[in-house]
Amino acid sequence: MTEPDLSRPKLILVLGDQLSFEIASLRAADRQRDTILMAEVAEEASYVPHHKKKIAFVFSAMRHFAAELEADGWTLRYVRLDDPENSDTLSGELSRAIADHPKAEVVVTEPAEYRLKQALKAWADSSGQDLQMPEDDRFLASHQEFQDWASGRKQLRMEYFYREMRRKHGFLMSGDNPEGGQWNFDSENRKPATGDLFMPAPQDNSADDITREVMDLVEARFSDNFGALHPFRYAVTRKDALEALEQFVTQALPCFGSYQDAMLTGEPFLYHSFLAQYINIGLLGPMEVCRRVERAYYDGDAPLNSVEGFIRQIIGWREYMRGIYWLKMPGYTDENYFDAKRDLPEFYWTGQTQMACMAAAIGQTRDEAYAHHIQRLMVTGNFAMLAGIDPHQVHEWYLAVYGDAYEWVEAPNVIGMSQFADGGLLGSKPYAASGNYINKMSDYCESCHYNVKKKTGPDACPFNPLYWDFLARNAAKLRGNPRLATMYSTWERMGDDKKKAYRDSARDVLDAL
Ligand code: FAD
Ligand code: DLZ
Ligand code: SF4
Repeated sequence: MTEPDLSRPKLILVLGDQLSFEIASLRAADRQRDTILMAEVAEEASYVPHHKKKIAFVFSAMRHFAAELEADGWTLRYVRLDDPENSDTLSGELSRAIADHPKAEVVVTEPAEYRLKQALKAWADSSGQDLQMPEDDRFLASHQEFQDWASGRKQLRMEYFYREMRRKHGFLMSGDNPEGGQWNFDSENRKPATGDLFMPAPQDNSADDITREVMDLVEARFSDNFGALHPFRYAVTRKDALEALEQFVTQALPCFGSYQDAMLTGEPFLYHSFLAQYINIGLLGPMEVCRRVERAYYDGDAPLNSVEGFIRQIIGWREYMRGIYWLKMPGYTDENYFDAKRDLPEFYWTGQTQMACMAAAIGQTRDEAYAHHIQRLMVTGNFAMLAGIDPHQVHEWYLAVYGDAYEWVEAPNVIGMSQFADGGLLGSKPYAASGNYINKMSDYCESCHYNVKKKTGPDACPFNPLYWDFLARNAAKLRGNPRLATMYSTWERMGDDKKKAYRDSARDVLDAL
């Protein structure tokens, strides 16, 4: 890559998750001189078998954004998936476009995923083109800033990174101190939900002609993919995404904090924002979302535990995940600390299991391409780790099934946070839990085939024996972790008969997978 040549016209590739007028490549462009390339390609739509809704969402948002660019006076080359000339890859589309614009310099804002960044660099090398790749500055921390923060630290912990982001960007600060006298209000954010609470549904957008056309295309080309296409509630324009943000802030944010970890049958969204998919493709900016939420606190419209909790997810967790991803790629998605080898059970695709919590989380994933954080972490993720499922297969499942899934944020959440497959780089202990946790935070166990109070035997909640079996199986790797010391002491004090009963029950569960 060389310095940009300001006298040459540019061919600017805008990717499907870069749908913002503020994206670095467009900020430096000239609408009189430059051409924008956007392309729907089979390769991006099938590097994992994405949920049908995710493909429809991305394509529809791309087409809407293209129309906005054209209305704003830009020259656009938009390639549709069903264009007979479509070469099926972004590199192929760059080659076709450059043949028509041989004098142009190619620019693309750095792709968010390592895979695509490498593919585009390989295209530039093999075709002899200069490729300008400005850094994606939609994030609060640049690559350099995160590397500087991480270098020289023995342990990386999100909480300390988060405090730096709070200070640097002045979120919820009262002078040099955090608003309310503490950085983190998580201890107030663990209430179980009950059905009598008023749960606002996220904004429901009706499909327009563009979305309907895309849905027909997805139904025709991706009919075997996982997930329901209807109903389709996503916003596909910035205007509608801003309305979704407004609806979240006014209706759900006040209760977001208290019920953040709760799960309830028939309530896929509870008080969650359903905004990640809009932020991840550029319809909303993380800073503007956080500033709007912060304003709700100062206007007296939402309590501090909700507002701090929400802002922490974005300027803390989201940024931290991206930092870890770029620090550790390539190779991070192949980490397997526990050497887990079991195949992903088929019911992750069908939802057909007698475990009510798993059926609920997978069922709503199929219907909405959505599950909230605790379902992803403590139900489907927890089960996979306890059962010893190959973390790479778990990673590919999460990357496929969620409307907000992009590897830069999905992989650290799955490989690091949920599966502990990085051996504790990202988190200090595995998020392993027995049925007791799910019973405390949800109403799933009330209608389950299994008995959450039973520890062993055919009708015992499978999470119970699996939990102890996981600890016993991985004692050599986990026994020294101070945060697990109490659990290991309990295990070691158990009689041999009890231990055997746990391990036999676990084996029965695993054999039945
Ligand atoms: P809310 O609960 O309303 O949270 C607000 C916002 O905070 C989200 O929109 C998101 O932008 C951000 N956020 C919250 N938690 C995290 C987190 N752990 N990491 C990064 N950002 C966070 N998030 C994705 O965006 N894409 C993924 O592919 C993804 N995969 C995940 C896989 C697993 C196993 C786990 C445990 C978490 C994953 N997350 C992922 C994080 C989180 O679960 C989702 O961001 C969240 O559920 C999206 O729903 P929401 O917009 O209603 O979020
Ligand atoms: C997710 C996605 C899909 C399904 N399709 C396309 C596409 O056809 N064209 C495109 O430019 N981008 C698509 N995307 C988003 C890309 O996969 C995303 O830009 C990369 O994964 C980098 O994050
Ligand atoms: Fe899930 Fe166990 Fe509760 Fe059933 S009893 S819902 S399997 S935690």
